[in-house]
Amino acid sequence: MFRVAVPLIYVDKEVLLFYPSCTSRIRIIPHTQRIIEMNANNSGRTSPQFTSQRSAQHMDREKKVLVIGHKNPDTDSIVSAIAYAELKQIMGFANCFAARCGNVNLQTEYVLTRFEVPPPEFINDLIPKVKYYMSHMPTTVPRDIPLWHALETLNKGNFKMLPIVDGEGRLQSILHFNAFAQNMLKKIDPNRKGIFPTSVSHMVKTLGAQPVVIFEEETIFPAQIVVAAYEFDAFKEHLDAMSLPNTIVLVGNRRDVHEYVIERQARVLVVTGGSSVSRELKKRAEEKSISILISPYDTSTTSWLTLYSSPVVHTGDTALKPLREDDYIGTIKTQLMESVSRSLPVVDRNDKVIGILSQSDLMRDPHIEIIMVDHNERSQAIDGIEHYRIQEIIDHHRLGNDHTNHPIIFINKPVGSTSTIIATLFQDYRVPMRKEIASILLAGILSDTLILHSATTTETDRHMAEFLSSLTDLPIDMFGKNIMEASSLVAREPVDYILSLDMKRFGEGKFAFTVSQVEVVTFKEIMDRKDDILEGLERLQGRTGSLFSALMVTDITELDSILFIKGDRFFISHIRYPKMDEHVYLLKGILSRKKQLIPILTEIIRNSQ
Ligand SMILES: [Mn+2]
Repeated sequence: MFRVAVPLIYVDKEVLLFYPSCTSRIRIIPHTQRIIEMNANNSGRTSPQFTSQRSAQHMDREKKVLVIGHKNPDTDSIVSAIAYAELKQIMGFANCFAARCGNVNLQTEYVLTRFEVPPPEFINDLIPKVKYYMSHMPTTVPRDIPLWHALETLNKGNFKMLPIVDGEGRLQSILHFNAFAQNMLKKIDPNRKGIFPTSVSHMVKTLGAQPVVIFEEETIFPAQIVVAAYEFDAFKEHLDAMSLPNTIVLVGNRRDVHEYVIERQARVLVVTGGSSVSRELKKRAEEKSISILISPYDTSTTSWLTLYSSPVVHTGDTALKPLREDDYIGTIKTQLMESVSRSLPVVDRNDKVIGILSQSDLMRDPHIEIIMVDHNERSQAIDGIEHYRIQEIIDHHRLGNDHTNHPIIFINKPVGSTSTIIATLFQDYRVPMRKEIASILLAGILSDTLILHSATTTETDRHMAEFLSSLTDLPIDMFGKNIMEASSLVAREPVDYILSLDMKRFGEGKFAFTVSQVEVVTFKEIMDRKDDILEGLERLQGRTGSLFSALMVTDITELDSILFIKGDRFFISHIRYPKMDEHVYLLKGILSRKKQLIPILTEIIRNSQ
């Protein structure tokens, strides 16, 4: 059985179910949203039940929906994720978070810094990890509670095991029935006198005993039990043979025994069956610092309950190793399956217990679901995505996706940027945008459409850019230029670095040469550094022993390139491209180094020899 939460929408008194598969535009009046819970049973019939939005969220409390763009994220990808996660949150999906699976590039960094928007959470990959499957808020037991109480918790909660923790929640050992049984076997071995740690206060708690006289109640001591079942003389003999400072004597209403125990100074006298003790006896016990407890149980029950009064930590299994939340499921599966409990605690860096992973957790759906933005092909998506349910895809690229197991919201429009689609969704859902969100979405549009110049730009992009520009007072041209310049390495990085970024070697022997390539938004920025660049090329040519070294600078707005070249004079004199300056040539309409430039350069080498 699985559950799907579907927003129920009231439009003009009509009720519309917003099925995940429905991608048509529906005007939504946000404050009338309700959540309807559909229970789909095995026969496929569904029985809708109304629940409050709050309880529906509670139900899915641990599920996290990641809104994530493609690998090597660009500005459109990052801002779409941020803005869409915010839209979903405003619409009541509190568990939607923006994520990214790559570094923020220079341009995106500029945009986010300028509007003080934090970058999405970085997630390296989504290959199944413990944290995506574990149960949170685990039940643990404090290390010093009586074993009996811990066993009650273990049994009532139907747990396979219980992590035993210290005052700071750090794992001490693990309680499970197997460890308990082994421990008990040691204590009740008829051939050995069982010694077990306990304290007066542990006994009081476990037995529900009435303290009459109490000494050193918190001190844990290695206890042994003596039951006064023999007739008096035999008992005396028995008791005389024991180490009394750590002895607990259990006895019913036998005054002779009570008196002898006090006189011989055993550590604790437990009077069973709720029998009372005389004032005289109490006084003597006080004088000799002996604790007296009255147990409501008969002697035999009191005896085994006393055994269970040990602090639970002494019964815990210390051989079981806990898991960490970043462990890959693939690596720990065997450890989990081979553990006695088939269930292990998950600890953080400080050994604090933060969750539990059981065999059964692995059969459930993971805690993560995905909303893909700005891509739809698995090859571009974060590694491991195939293990998770895709809730939605919002994109403007060609389709290259696999089938899904569930119906999903799929929005794909042939517009210039995903930011355009996200901004449209804010309008469709009538959710006002914060100025910061409007600003970064405008940046997303301008970045992807090369300031509305690219061939992919549509009227929708232009309208949305105008709209966002008026909301934010950011002039399109100026803001676009700021963004493009921010992505440009050329304006700020050292020349040697620019030349090395994308440098390729061609040819062989004394005809070998290098051509580096870099993209800019306007030629101006590179022409300002012309002398620098030519010096850098000269150094590069010398260092690599090349015939010449060249830099191809492509203006991605105008779709032209410039060639800077330094090296063999004879070779250079054969270049027929229009000259812009000494050693600088215009490559009109040439964008591809491999297909358009290299064949020509190779040809010139051949002709110049
Ligand atoms: Mn895009």
